Amino acid sequence: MPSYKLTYFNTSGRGDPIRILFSLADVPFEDVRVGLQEWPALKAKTPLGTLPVLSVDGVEFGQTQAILRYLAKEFGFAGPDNLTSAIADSLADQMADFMTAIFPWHGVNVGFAPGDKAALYQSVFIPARDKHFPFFEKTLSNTSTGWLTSTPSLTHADIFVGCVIEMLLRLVPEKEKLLADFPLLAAHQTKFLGIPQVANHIANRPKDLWF
Ligand SMILES: N[C@@H](CCC(=O)N[C@@H](CS)C(=O)NCC(=O)O)C(=O)O
Repeated sequence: MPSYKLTYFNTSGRGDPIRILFSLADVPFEDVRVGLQEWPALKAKTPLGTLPVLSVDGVEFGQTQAILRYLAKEFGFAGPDNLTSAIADSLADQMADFMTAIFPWHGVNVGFAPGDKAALYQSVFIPARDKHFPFFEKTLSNTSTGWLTSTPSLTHADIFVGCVIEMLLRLVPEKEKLLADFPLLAAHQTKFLGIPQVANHIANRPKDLWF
């Protein structure tokens, strides 16, 4: 087994999907949590100037989706064949697009940037949610197992989607309204949180840096 080191901030964000994948696979890894003060010095030394970064026996690479795909393939969470794996990739990428779309709201909402978070919630977050979430709802209307690609157990797409929704349910101002029009996504979230390793990770993780 290679030696794995994940470097990310001391928060859930893009790190938790990877941490949870390690936990589901029962594979040990070094969970390096960078403080905001340390980041400027470290940034220039990272492969792409961002976190997360995964090191595999000392070889480093960045980009959350690339890391998730790599580990999912290594640990058997990428679906049973290439086509299922590509569909899972496409769904994870779609959720990553959503995260990029909501960043103008997110940065202000967590206090990283000045602005009117209530106005941005209405003008940025809600339209992005209502553009992207119906794709997941439609996908889940066709599942035979409750997981996004109808696999018997979850894939990296389920982990990423599950983690993003779990984080949003802590961040948005109207938590009960987030999934009100997306009952299948709500059921997916319940199924995801019901996995013992997921529940255990959430119950025992350090408090988030900024929320
Ligand atoms: N598309 C990249 C985005 C990475 C990203 O923006 N990471 C943020 C933390 S969530 C970061 O490193 N911010 C610090 C910076 O850009 O200096 C990925 O998914 O890994």
